[in-house]
Amino acid sequence: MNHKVDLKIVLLGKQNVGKTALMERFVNDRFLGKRYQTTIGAAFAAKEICINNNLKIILGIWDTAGTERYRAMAKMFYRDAKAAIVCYDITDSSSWEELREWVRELRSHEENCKVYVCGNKKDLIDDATEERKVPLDKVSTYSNGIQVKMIETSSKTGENVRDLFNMIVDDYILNLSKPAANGSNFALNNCPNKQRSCCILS
Ligand SMILES: Nc1nc2c(ncn2[C@@H]2O[C@H](COP(=O)(O)OP(=O)(O)O)[C@@H](O)[C@H]2O)c(=O)[nH]1
Ligand SMILES: [Mg+2]
Repeated sequence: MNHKVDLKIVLLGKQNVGKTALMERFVNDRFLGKRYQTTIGAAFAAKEICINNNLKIILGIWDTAGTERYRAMAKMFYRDAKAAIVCYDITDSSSWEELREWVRELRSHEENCKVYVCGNKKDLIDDATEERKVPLDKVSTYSNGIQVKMIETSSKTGENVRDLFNMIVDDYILNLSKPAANGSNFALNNCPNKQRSCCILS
């Protein structure tokens, strides 16, 4: 693969929590409903981002299959990742239990990879279609305990999806050896006339 990737981000978490939908929402700003194919192995998407209209950064996003079968393979995908979005589904408590395993596993292999805890399918709670199964205070206690950031998103409505990636890019840039001017937040924009690219690995 010849993509030049400045910032590698991996998506981890149980199958069906909405990892592929999250990537699709961020990269192509759409939600495909039931039409997501189960990810086999992993999928990759690159997106070029302009920061404050002068700094270009290529995000390489790796969407892994959350099944046992591909778990061993996941190691390969998170190698050298700078950030991991570890997802659970707010309406599925087993996905929350699994999240903690993913975090443990990731940290044992890539200790420099920054973890972001992401509770997806927020829309189902907001419109009362489903009951919340993972209390927010439980998530914040856990996230504070391991010193990582957390956010709740909806790939369906897009709520907080840009904020999530903004936060990752902000943290990444602030961590580079040359600190950003005034430590200010960066406005994250799509580069004009740039193609998004995506390919599937299996
Ligand atoms: N209501 C709602 N459904 C979602 C959301 N994200 C994903 N889904 C649905 O959940 C199912 C699994 O999504 P998918 O992205 O394939 O999950 P993955 O296995 O983690 O990649 C699909 O039917 C999606 O349409 C969301 O934010 N809200
Ligand atoms: Mg998937």
